[in-house]
Amino acid sequence: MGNLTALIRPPTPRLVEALSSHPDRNSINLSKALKQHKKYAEALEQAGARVQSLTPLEDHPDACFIEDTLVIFDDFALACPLKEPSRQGEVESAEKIVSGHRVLKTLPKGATLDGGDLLLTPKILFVGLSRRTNREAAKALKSMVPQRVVTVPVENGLHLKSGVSYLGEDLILLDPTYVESKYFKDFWQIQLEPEDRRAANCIRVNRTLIMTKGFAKVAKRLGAKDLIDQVIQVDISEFEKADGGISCLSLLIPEAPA
Ligand code: CIR
Repeated sequence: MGNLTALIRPPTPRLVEALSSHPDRNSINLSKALKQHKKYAEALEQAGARVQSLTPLEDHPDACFIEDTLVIFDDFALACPLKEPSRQGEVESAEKIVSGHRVLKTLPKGATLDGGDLLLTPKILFVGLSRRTNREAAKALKSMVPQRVVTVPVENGLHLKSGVSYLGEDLILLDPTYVESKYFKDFWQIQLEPEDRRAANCIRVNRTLIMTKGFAKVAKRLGAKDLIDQVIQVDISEFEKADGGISCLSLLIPEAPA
């Protein structure tokens, strides 16, 4: 098992002010959120990740969604030009930690990008064109990565990864009502039924799959895959009320290839 670091950032009382279009955004329960965040960290540890918890950022209600701040590639890390002014100050303190693992790069002026819009696979880098991530970002990435860059329109939600996950070994899990499956035609696909669509955002950490609680049928199906030894279901209801998902709560840093 290679060394994998997972950066997380606990929420602060200002999580209740997070950006959100969720109907229950006004009922975020902070003490519940803190407990859920702890369980999420435990799941990462059980999966074999080295978990590093960063200082909470009092001035940034969305700072627990650390995935959006940087994206880790094999040979560099991209510091994301976040579009939302209230989130822009989140990148700097995560950058300091990530610079110990990878060389940092940025995008040219005019590009905006949230980490949740990049889905990295060995052969293709998918870029969600969303309210947060623009074509300038996708264009700049083309000359930075060895993968082919494919843009995917995201019109019914926040980020590309809200509705699609890469599980490794050419396997994609997706909600076909959220993203069009044709973009992922070079991959094996598991297409979720409408009632399971909230399970589309999950992470594979080593041979463990971490997914949101409440989707036993999906958990069983994924647990039967050769590349997955165990499935851990975590309740992240309070973060979902702030439009967050499983992947948003950590920044996974695999050991740099030799
Ligand atoms: C936001 O709107 O930016 C946060 N409330 C949620 C960010 C979720 N991040 C993600 O899907 N990668």
